[in-house]
Amino acid sequence: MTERIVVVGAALLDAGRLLAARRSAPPELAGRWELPGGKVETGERPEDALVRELREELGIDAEPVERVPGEWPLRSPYVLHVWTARLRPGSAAPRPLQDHDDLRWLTPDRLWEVPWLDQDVPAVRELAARLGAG
Ligand code: 9L3
Ligand code: MG
Repeated sequence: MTERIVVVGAALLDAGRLLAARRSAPPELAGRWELPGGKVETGERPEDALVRELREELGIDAEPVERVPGEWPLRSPYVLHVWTARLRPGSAAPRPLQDHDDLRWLTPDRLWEVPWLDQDVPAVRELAARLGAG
């Protein structure tokens, strides 16, 4: 029995739009869209991991807002937790610095216009419901 490792994904919201990021790596995930984020390191708080990952991947200064209830399975031993987040005042705009090659701000009516990673679909469905586009 392997220990479970939490991956935090950000529902970064700005003016009612959700940021989607297209993965460029690894090859089996490239071209599909995700909630940006990554693995929580040993001893790290999930909110801190979220801020760190968004700084590394997108060059932004983000503020976690709240955990979206739920936990979604990824490839074992990973599970996905989602936090809503926003840009702190003065943050740069997000740009794909690592692991992504495109970004899109999606209005709630357009959430399904990008091919999400299969593993992110249940979380995006939950977000759609919360954004009133369920
Ligand atoms: N993953 C899935 N959906 C997401 C994120 C951020 C990550 N929204 C998966 C992809 C990888 C693993 O979790 O298999 C670790 O993510 P990363 O550290 O490569 O971003
Ligand atoms: Mg990542």
